[in-house]
Amino acid sequence: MNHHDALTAAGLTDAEITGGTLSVRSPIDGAEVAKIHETPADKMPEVIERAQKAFKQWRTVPAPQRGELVRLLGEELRNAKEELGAIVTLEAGKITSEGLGEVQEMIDICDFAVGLSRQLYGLTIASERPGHRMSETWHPMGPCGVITAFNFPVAPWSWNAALALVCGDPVIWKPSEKTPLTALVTQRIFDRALARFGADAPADLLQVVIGGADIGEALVNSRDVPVLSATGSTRMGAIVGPKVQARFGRPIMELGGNNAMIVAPSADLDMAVRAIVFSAVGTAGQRCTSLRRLIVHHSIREELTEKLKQAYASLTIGDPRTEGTLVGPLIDETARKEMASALKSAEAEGGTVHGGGDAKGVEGGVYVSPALVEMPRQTETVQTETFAPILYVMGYDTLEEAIELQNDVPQGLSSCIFTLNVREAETFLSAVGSDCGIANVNIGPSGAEIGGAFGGEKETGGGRESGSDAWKGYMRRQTSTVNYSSELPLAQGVKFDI
Ligand code: UN1
Repeated sequence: MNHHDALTAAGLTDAEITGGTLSVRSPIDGAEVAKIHETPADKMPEVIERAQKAFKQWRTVPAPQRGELVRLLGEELRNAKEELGAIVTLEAGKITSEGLGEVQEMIDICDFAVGLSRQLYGLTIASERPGHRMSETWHPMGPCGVITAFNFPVAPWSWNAALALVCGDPVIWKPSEKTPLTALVTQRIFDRALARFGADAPADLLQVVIGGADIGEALVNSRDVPVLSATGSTRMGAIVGPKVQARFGRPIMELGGNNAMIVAPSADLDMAVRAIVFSAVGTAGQRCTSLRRLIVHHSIREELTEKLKQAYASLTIGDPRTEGTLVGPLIDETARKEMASALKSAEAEGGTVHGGGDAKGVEGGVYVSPALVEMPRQTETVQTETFAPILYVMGYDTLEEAIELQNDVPQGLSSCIFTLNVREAETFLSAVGSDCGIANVNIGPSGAEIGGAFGGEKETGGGRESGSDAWKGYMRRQTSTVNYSSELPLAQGVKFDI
């Protein structure tokens, strides 16, 4: 399918994709596919005001009914899965299966949120005073700003939006300037769900704002946007996080990763190879969970490296829409330059680079062959996240040493160990093991399910999205003490007789 047909199939009209100031290019062939209209920065106060107005109404709708809207959204996403998946492929360059997988992730979180809408549980707490009852209730928070990145243009939005909506919070979404079309298509899908839901839903529950840093700034700086979720680079998070905190807003940060796999002597190597290749070269190494560091026991290092070289040689690189392709394009020319520069630095630090050059793909796109880099130690380049398919390979002797290497980077998103030894596996998951938000055994670091909380520590930002109790980030907690006695005892036995 050509680009224009894909856009039309997804319901975008010519008026929407022409005549604007933001040029959207497909990484598949570098072609400009749309010129879309940006949100003027001076319109942002109105956008936020509309979200506040929607909030006043939405917070009065019972949570299970709010869940019904998200159920309809999940249904509409199921109906539009192919069309939206194709736009993810067109705009982010993901292979078809991963484009569809991203939409499936949206559907999954909608299902999760529907159930959650009947389970926004608070606590009953034992009071120390007679005739008193204590409880905890969760209330809607207010408009939630969601800033997303190009590499997962829609799933992280849905992790935030599906939860925010059942929690009673309207959403203002600023997609990456590189992938705004997926947001426009999603808005359309959402509008269909909203129309089916009927009159109880306010019109501005989801607003998409298009543009650059000034649009994001307006959300970051507004006290009327109490929750601000941002996915992107650590550099971006270091600017956004403190600004939100300075106005006592609540930031939810999902930033860089530098994810490692430890491969122990007992590992099932064939399984490890499959996990390594998927997580290191899948999405052309442009997931925040991509595998970037391999920490292999010296006794199997050579054997594993050989197996990987063979597996890498068999990869099909090229047009992500073609069946059989495993590695699509990088997002743009800057990404190619960053990859080349990282490989050069790694070489200067004593690394031996295999692969990493240009690959044959569609004319105009940035296609590279994934690189394996044997490193003598964990250098500065290895400690830096480069959004490209580069896998650094290092050796280790003891598990302690491996865990130390795994943790000795500024980021703390995802990690894993391949081992059949229960002592090693449990140590890796224990308090003295991985310091990451995600720690897996015999599974690669990427491709997490939505049921768990997603996010990580250190420069990854500390935020949690998606499953488990991440919903609490979108609500405010209220502790209530009710006195049903005829006395007025004070806590801690304080006497204050008047
Ligand atoms: C991201 O790269 O920003 O765990 C998100 C994964 C996906 C999400 C990645 N479920 O790889």
